Amino acid sequence: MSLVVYAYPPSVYCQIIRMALHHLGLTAQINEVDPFSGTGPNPHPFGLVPTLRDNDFELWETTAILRYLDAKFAKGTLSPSAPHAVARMVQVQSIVDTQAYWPLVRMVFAQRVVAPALGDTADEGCIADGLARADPVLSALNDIAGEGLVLAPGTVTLADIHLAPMIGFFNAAPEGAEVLGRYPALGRWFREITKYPSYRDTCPPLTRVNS
Ligand SMILES: N[C@@H](CCC(=O)N[C@@H](CS)C(=O)NCC(=O)O)C(=O)O
Repeated sequence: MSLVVYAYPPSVYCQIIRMALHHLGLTAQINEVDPFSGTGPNPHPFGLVPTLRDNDFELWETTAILRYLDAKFAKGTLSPSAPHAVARMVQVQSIVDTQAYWPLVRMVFAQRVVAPALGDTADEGCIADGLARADPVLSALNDIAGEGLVLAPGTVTLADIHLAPMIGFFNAAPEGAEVLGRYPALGRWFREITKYPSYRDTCPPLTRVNS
C-alpha cells in the first residue's frame, strides 16, 4: 500500500484526513504543499488541499477522500447503512463544507488565533461577522447532534471525522468556545470526540487540547 496525501499540516482539512487515517490505523506519506502561498507541487486542479494518491489513483474533495478510505479500508463501517442516518451523515459533511468552514475557520479562528500568532492584528469586524454567521450553523448542527442519528456518543462516522476538526479550530478562539457553550448537544458531542486519540493526536499546535 502506498498512500500519499498532499496537505498543508496546519490546515483543518489536513487534520480531517489525518484523523481518518489514524482512526483506521493507516499511515500515509504527507507531501507538504502550502495552498495559500502556492509553494510545493500541488496536483489539485484548483490549488487547494488535500489530495489523496493511492498508487496511481488520485482523488480530491475531502468528502470523496473520506468515502474512499472508508470503502477501501474499513468496509464502509464509518458510514451508517440506515437511510436516515446515512443521509444525516452526508448532510453534516455538506454543512461543514458549505456553511461552517468559512465563518468558523477562515473568519473566527484565522483572525482570533492565527493572526496574533503571526504577529498581525486581528480584524475584529471579521470576527464579529464570523460569529454571526456561525450561530445558525451551530444551531443546525446542535439539532442534528440532539436527534442522535449521527454525532452520537460511542459511534464514529464520517460526519464526526469531517466535523470535529472544524469545531476544534473554532473552539480554539475564546469567543468560539463561548458560543459553542450555548449548544449543549453539540458541546457534549465535541467533548466526547476530543477523547479519541485520532482527534487528539492530529490537532495542529494552535488547536491542541489539554490532557
Ligand atoms: N472542498 C474542498 C475544500 C478544501 C479547502 O478549502 N482547503 C483549504 C485548506 S484548509 C485550502 O486549500 N485553501 C486554500 C485557499 O483557499 O486558497 C475539500 O473538501 O477538500
